[in-house]
Amino acid sequence: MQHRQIRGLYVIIDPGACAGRSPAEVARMALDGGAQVVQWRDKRRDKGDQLDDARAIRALCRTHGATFIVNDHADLALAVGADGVHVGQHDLPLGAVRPIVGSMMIGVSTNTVGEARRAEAAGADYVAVGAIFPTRSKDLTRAASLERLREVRGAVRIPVVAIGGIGASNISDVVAAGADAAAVISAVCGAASPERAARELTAAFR
Ligand code: TZP
Ligand code: MG
Repeated sequence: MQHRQIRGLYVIIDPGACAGRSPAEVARMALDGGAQVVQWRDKRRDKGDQLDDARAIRALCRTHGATFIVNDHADLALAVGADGVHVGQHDLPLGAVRPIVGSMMIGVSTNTVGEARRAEAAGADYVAVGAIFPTRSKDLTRAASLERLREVRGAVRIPVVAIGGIGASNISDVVAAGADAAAVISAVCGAASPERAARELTAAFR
């Protein structure tokens, strides 16, 4: 069951990509610039050490009416009252996460039509497809393409989020290929002005 929409600009706040700025401050700027979904993603710290940042961003999303997703960790998502949790192909599978989170949204990272169809059949609320373009933000990504994005969009009914190397120069391509949302790390977290960057990217959905 979906509590909120997955569409538009989906900004992933990764503290390692925020150029030394506070993650909550970067999230606030992204939200002021129009981000409709924010994901918290910290691959470095233990969960207890992430809690304050995740709580702060949860609160900001509430005041902005944006959807808040936690990457990887169902327990952290529950602890901060997130709208959803996002899992990859090597995290706990959806069938194991659903009993933990109940009706909370679950998003699943996919790379093929088969993975996307299986995620939908298992009860995913949205799928991400990537990496559409080359990215420096994540090691060991599998390459996808705009054509793959089109195929996945045609194969499932749930929202499809494009991810990987998306920025101002190519976001209109993923929107034209049918993406309901575009997920970005570096294009917003690494921008001199995350607010301006988010505003520019959000315009692609109008
Ligand atoms: N999953 C596939 S690509 C990627 C993730 C988390 C990184 C996206 O980061 P960027 O900086 O927007 O390319
Ligand atoms: Mg993961």
